[in-house]
Parts: sequence; C-alpha cells; structure tokens
Amino acid sequence: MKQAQHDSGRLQKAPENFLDPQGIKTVFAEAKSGRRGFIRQAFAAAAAGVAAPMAMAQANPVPPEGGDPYILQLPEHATGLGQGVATEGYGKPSKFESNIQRRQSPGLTQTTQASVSFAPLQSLFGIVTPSGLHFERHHQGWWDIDPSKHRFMINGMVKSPKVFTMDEIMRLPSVSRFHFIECGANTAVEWGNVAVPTVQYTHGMISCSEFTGVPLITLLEIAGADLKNGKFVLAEGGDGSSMTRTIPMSLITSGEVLVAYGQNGEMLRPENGYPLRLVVPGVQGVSWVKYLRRVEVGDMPYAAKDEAVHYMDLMPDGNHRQYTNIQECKSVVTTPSGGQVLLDKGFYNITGLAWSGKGKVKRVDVSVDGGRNWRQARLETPVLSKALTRFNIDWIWDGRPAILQSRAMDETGYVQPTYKQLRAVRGTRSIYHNNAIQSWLVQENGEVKNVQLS
Ligand SMILES: Nc1nc2c(c(=O)[nH]1)N[C@H]1C(S)=C(S)[C@@H](COP(=O)(O)O)O[C@H]1N2
Ligand SMILES: [Mo]
Repeated sequence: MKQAQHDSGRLQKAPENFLDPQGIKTVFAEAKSGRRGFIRQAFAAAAAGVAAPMAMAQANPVPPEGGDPYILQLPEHATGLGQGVATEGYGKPSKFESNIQRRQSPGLTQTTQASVSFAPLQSLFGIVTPSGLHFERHHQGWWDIDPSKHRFMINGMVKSPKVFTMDEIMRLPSVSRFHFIECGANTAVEWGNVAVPTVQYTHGMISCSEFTGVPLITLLEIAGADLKNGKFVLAEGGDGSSMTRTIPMSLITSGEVLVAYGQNGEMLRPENGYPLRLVVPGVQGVSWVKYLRRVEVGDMPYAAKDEAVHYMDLMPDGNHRQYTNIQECKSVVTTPSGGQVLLDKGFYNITGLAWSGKGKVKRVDVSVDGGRNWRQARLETPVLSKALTRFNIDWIWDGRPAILQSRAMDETGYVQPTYKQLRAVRGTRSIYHNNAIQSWLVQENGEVKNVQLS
C-alpha cells in the first residue's frame, strides 16, 4: 500500500467508466498508444482506490511497520543447502500447487467405471495440458496395458490383414502434432441452464497435447487397404466398453488421423489410452479410441452402439442428428471465471482458450458488458489448426458488476453462437455439441459467477 501511494502522485488515473462505450474507446486508445503505460496507469488507479489488485494482495499481506520481512530478511533457502537432484521416481509439481487437480463434477453422477474427470482450465497457461491434468472419460474404467502384449490389427477390405506389435509400429516414420481433444458432451449440463460453478466443470472436458504417432494411412497402405471402395473404417478399443467408432476415410487419406503412442514428449498416460490411441483432429473425443486394438476397412458407416444409441443430437422436431463428428468453433474465458474472486478494482488480464474442429482460430472478441460491446483480443502464438489457441486482453475493472464473454471465429468464417442462436437451431434437449458463448458475472463484491443470458 505504501509504495502504491508513493507512486500515485506521478501517474494519471485510468478511466473507470469502463462499461460505457466512451470508456471503452478511451481504454482502446490508451492500449494502442502503448500497453506498458496503460498497465502502469491501471495499477496506479487501483492503488489510488485504496487497496492493491488481486495478485499483489494475495502474495503480499499488508507489510508491518518495519517493512516486508520477506524482502528485508534473507530467507532460509538463500542461505541453507538445498535438496539433491530429484532422481527418485517421476518428477512432481511443487507441493504448493497440490490443489490443482482433475476433479469429478458436482453436476454428474460419480461412479468408478463410467467416469469423467475435468481439467482445471482456470489454472493452466498457454495451450498445452500437462498430461497429469488431461481430462478423462472412461466408459468402462481404464487399464495400464503391458505394451509387449498389446497388438493392433487391420482387417476388412484389405489385401493382407495385418497384426502389428508396438515395436513394429514404433519403427515406422512418425509425426508429432498439437491437437485439442474435446468430449462431445463438454458443456453438456449447460444445455439445461444448470450453471455449474467453475470453468473446470463447464468446459474442462477439453485438453490439448502434442501427440506422436504413425499416420493411420501409412498402416492401411501396408495392409493394402482398398482406398477406392473402402469409404469408412471402424476403430475398436481394447477395454470392456465395446468402444467402436466409424471414421470417414476422407479424414484418414488426408494424413491427419494418427495411431498415436506419444503425448507431450513421452508415452501416453494409461488413463489416456496407453499404449495406443487414435487421434482424430477436430472430431469429438469419443472417436479418439483408446487402447486401440483393431481397425476394419468397410464401405459404409457401422452404426455402432455409440453412434446409433448414444452420441446423437435430439433436434427440436424430434429427429436425431447422427454422425455429428466435428467440434465447431468455441471459446471460453478461463480467468476471471466462475468461483474466482477479484479483490479490488483495477487492472486484470482477461485470458482464455479458443478452438475449432475445422482449422485455425482467426479472431476472438471479448465483451465485459454481456455482449453489448466487443473488443478484439490478442491471439498468442502459436495459432495451430485444430489446437487450443490462447487469447489475452487488458481490462480495468471499475468495481461495478460486469459480464465477461468471449466469442471466437475460425478460418472458415464461422462465428461462435449465443445461447439464443444455438437454441433456435438445436432446441434445448441436446446433450452434445454445446458451443455457445459462456458468460461470467463479476459481482460488486468481486465474486465471479456462472450465468446464462437469455
Ligand atoms: N477404448 C475407449 N476409448 C475411448 C473411451 C473409452 O471409454 N474407451 N472414451 C471416449 C470418450 S467419450 C472420450 S471423450 C475420449 C476421452 O479421452 P481421454 O480420457 O484421454 O481424455 O476417449 C474416447 N475413447
Ligand atoms: Mo466423450
């Protein structure tokens, strides 16, 4: 507080009428004229308004009269002997980060066998999901399969059906690519306006990794697949869920579909399909078959149980939409988001994630007034096709209620819909493929809540 008061004399006050268009224009102009000056001014404004902003306040409680001992006195770690190399077992995050975990949703039934865990999007940076925080969706529990006993078979419309060992797959030419995987049921409970408390539960069935593997087309060619008449493949998992999914051959001949064993520079995690999973960029998670053991080439869709009973979209006219594979363009603000608390007005970096199953994200706009006014966010590099894209935008909270939203557009020109627009086409009885704009209400007391605007 002391330092802040000392500074506030020199620096101008930043605009506080942030919710009206004039205020936004001013902020825009200042942001353009130099971000650093803008941020400095914003901090000064917050300081002048009595308390320090969130990050400072959390890290540094009000220093006692004699000053802040954490900077005035040498801490033990600056004078003592640290620990030896961490060679024991697998490296772990700091114990101070132990609350950052995958969690099961309060909005869903919790069982061990048919379970979901959600990734803590509010705590992640950049675009890569650490493997230990990747969301999980198991229809019949997960397995840690011995790779020396794992086999992968190709049959159906092929010249010579083939069985591969892991060694035989891993000696082939490989590629590594960043892609998101999103469960088709991500954000499902929000169809019914349930409003679960945090972004972890509204959007946490998405993750993004660098996957390494062999393009499926390479393996199909080895088996002499009939690529002229073979229009589809059936992918089958090796767990007890009878997970079988139809993949159109057009996705495979493009070279995008991978038979993957690597995730973020190491082998897949058991919960994510070790030792082998299908990677189907842009397509809903259920088609990314884990513990992959067989691919059959055929000439028509298979209408498997997870295509003819589950994973269909009930439309307003009572018909079902089937084989809706592609995950449409979507985005969400991850900070500030539901459950977080802003301690005082002043500068905040609004950050979030955007993605599209059809290619690259082209643009993200952010609103702080429930969609009346929009400003264009910065897309951080890298911006990759069918991968998560990180966006950031400066914001000065004036202490009054605000509704934060993000709206993404992909390279096809498709724009993420509002709930009103989505429901006009899809009705309200769907489970899957909810890509509507998410709203977070920042209340006067700083608490952030999940709300839906009609
Ligand atoms: N063999 C098998 N593959 C599977 C599943 C499964 O239960 N068994 N779940 C599917 C679903 S519904 C999703 S959303 C993704 C989840 O992948 P993850 O657990 O690695 O996040 O895997 C898909 N592949
Ligand atoms: Mo899923």
